[in-house]
Amino acid sequence: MENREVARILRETAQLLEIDGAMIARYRSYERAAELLGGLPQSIEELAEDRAKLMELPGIGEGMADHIQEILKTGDYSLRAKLLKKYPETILQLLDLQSLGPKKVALLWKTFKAGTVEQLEKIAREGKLRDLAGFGEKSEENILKAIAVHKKSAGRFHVDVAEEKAEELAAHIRAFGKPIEAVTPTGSLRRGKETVGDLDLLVTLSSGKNTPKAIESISRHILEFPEIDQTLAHGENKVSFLLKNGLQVDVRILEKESFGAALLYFTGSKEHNVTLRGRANDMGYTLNEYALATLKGERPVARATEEEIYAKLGLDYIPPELRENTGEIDAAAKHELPDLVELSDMRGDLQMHTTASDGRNSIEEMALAAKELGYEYIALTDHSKAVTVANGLDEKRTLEQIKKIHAANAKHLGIRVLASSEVDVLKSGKLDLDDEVLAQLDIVLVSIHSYMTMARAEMTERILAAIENPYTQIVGHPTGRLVLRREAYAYDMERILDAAREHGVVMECNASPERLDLKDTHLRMAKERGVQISISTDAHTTRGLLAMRYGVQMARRGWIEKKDVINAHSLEKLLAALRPKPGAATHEKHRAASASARRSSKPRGTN
Ligand code: DGT
Ligand code: CA
Ligand code: CA
Ligand code: ZN
Repeated sequence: MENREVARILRETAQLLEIDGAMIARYRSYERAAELLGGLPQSIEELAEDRAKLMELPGIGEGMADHIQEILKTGDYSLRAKLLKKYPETILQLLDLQSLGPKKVALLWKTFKAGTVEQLEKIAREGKLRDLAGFGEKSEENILKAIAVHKKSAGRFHVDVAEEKAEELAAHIRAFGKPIEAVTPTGSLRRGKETVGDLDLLVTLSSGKNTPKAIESISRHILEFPEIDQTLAHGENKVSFLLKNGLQVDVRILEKESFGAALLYFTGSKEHNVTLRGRANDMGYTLNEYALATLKGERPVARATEEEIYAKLGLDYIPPELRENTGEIDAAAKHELPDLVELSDMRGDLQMHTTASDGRNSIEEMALAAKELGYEYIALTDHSKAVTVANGLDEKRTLEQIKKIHAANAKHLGIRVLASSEVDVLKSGKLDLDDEVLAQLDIVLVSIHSYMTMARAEMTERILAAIENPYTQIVGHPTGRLVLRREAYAYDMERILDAAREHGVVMECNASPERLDLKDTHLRMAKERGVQISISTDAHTTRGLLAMRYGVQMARRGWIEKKDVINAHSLEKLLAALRPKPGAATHEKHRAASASARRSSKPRGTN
């Protein structure tokens, strides 16, 4: 069982207990255990094999150790199951709605017996929520918005969840051995979308081995995957099933001769395929999941690789992330495709948190984990004081943190740690820290964490004010969206991007799979305007640093190239690319001098 899964069961138990009116201490202990597991670098399953080790974890006593072991053993937890006899399971979906916590859900249940999203929607539409204690007209409106998001996202999964399942499943299928040569994810997962509706996998067999008998025994093996809840289809060369977490999987089994054609077809998008087929027809070919063939003779022209098929169609190879029919086919015909940024281009990570605010690891732990990833530098961006729930730092603590970062650098960790802060943008658009403190940071990142439902015009002014502040260098998670949970703030993106360009402010592509913000279309708008991008994980644990690949994928979907990404540059180039600090003439000189000193003392390849 994965940590995430155990954490989910604990969190749901906490929420159900709170709905049930349990004492704070009781449900908080489950909540804390869930949080702990969420940030745990080791596998809880392995750890729990040794009960003593389990109990060494902070906040895990005898009782919680028992609960965790029960969950690992049975896949569920008896108390959660018991509470779900009292309340419908759908009540958990209400908790998923943005702006509804257990207290409000409990009240809705008590007052209206509302236990499903549909029931809640009806009550809200009838205007019955506004008179309820703790609600009001505005919150009625917000609940309806949250329901709209929920409906749109129902049945879709975050990319990291889908990817993890795809890997487990691929490992299971590969274990069958010969004649399986490869298991390849396709569909939206391969295109790097932020959410996946269902998982599409291709199983490739050695030449001449796709006999009905072989396919049948492989299909049977696939259907033995332990997490399958229900088989949906079991056909000639396809099996479909539903996993216990609700994710649907389509697996196709084929011979390697037509791998390229199948990969192209099942990677999609559908719109890309349609345009590609049109082009094939215009050139006298047909294109389907088996081959690119001549119209008359059905003679295959290309089928083994995608590269061959694109080439026969007079196109450069189109990376999967671009296959959305938004101009990529024309660009490929004109040899004008972008040279997309790659994970291996990344030289540093410019947003992460430490124990100073709401992160779980220390300065050095984050630095050393980042060094392991091959980075040259990181920026530590603990929250500022307005974000009290995250233990944000005031001016005094920020100065202390800067000192600690300097001390860490003095230890020659083999990676440069930049002192930064995720400075909160207040309701007025002002920044949450004094200028004197901002001036001492190596990088100033600003983000919004409050008053997210402001009117469009007001929100635009607020962000413009933040960008116009001479200390602002990067805007973090610029639209505030949470994937599958919360829509972007309403504002005029074009004006914001124009301002970012004008002031040399970088827009972040937040790589956390929960955010992926800016998203692809906004990144492309930014690129068209010449706005620089940073791709950063917003890690709250050392493990969180691994999310970089999702951000890179999203950037690729936004046609972003290495040259557009400031943290794909060397430290020296990064510092030169950032907006100069107010009164930077002396800083500039100092920076140039120290940069050349570094160069002469320690030569290293730069880009
Ligand atoms: P999803 O599952 O909603 O995240 O998105 P996709 O893109 O994975 O869509 P899905 O699973 O329905 O289909 C996988 C790929 O198979 C799709 O990207 C293109 C291809 N495909 C499926 N159905 C059709 C179809 O009717 N026509 C064409 N041209 N392609 C299709
Ligand atoms: Ca799919
Ligand atoms: Ca599918
Ligand atoms: Zn933030």
